[in-house]
Amino acid sequence: MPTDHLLLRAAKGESIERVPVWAMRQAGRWDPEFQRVRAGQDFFSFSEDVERAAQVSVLPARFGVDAVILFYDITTLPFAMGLPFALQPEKGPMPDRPIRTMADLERLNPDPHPDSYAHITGLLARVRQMLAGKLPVLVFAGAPFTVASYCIGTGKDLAATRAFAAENPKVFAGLMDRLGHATVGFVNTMLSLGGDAWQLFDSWAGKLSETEYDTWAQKWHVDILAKTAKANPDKPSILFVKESPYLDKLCAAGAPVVSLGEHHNLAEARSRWPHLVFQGNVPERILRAGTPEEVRQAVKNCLSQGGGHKHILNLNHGVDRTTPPANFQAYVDTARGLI
Ligand code: 1CP
Repeated sequence: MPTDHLLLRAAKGESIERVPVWAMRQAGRWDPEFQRVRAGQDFFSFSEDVERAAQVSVLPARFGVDAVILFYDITTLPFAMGLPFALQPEKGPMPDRPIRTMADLERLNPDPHPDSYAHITGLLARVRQMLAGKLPVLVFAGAPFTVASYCIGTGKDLAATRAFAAENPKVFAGLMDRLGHATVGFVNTMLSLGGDAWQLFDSWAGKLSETEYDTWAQKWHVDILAKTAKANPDKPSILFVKESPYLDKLCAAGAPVVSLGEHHNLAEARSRWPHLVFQGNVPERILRAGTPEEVRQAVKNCLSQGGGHKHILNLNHGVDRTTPPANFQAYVDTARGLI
């Protein structure tokens, strides 16, 4: 008799009766119910409201997904380390005072006490209570490169991040050291408090050159994945880099589950790395711009490439805010064999 949730069994490479499904940014503005609960409140104050953040975290369960991901952000951790952020409409999270100097860096606590993110540990406890064991809870963190780009205020603008790193190599390296250390502590805390599995997001590392990727991304993935696996060996990790051109490195980083982009070939990846579990890789744009029937076809195609085991169905990246709910429902229903 299976003793664990479907998604956890899939992540551990165990036998499964069907491929589990969830989506990055499943709790988000594409969902009218989310908009209703959020009621225009700004991101970080909403996130501190444990009851309502718990409510939106569990909202996607009504569509039939196989896991809930907690509603917070990758910048929640540097916020707890002493760097307040606000969400800016076109830019995403922006720090009130971006990290520029060694003195700025010194103010970032590399070992934030769980009390400094009590709203997130509280959110985990509340969501687990609401789910009553019905679904597993995913927790997550951003990897040092992607989070550092928000801490210095450059975000997705890779040219600006590179320019900062070239002009301030010590600050940039020191920032990643602090973030890497804090990430291990944060993830281990969340897993020890009941997170069932976790995802490491290095969203913007896929655009790095190979040399940059080795020092700014890969090195940290290996370090963080090894230290968290050591402390929580039974809690699977998922590694995500948006459309990474370095699939061999992703597959060698130490995560038992690797998230694939639209440009990766799932069937080929399965045969090259038979010991790994793959997540993905339905194109998000089909959910955003296609019809429910096109979504259904894309999911079926992905499931057949995935071979029915060692596979977790997901998108190549997060659900876009303009996605019609009917398409999200078609995505989940097809995965569950309901349509
Ligand atoms: O007001 C809002 O709701 C804005 C959108 C939003 C959401 C839904 C932000 C601001 N953060 C979040 C929550 C969030 N962020 C989650 C949990 C909810 C879920 O997945 O269902 C997660 C996992 C994240 C992770 C995150 N934040 C990433 C990595 C994933 C990815 O998209 O590549 C990144 C890069 C961020 C930064 C961020 N946070 C928010 C915005 C608008 C951005 C910039 C991202 C961008 O411009 O694409």
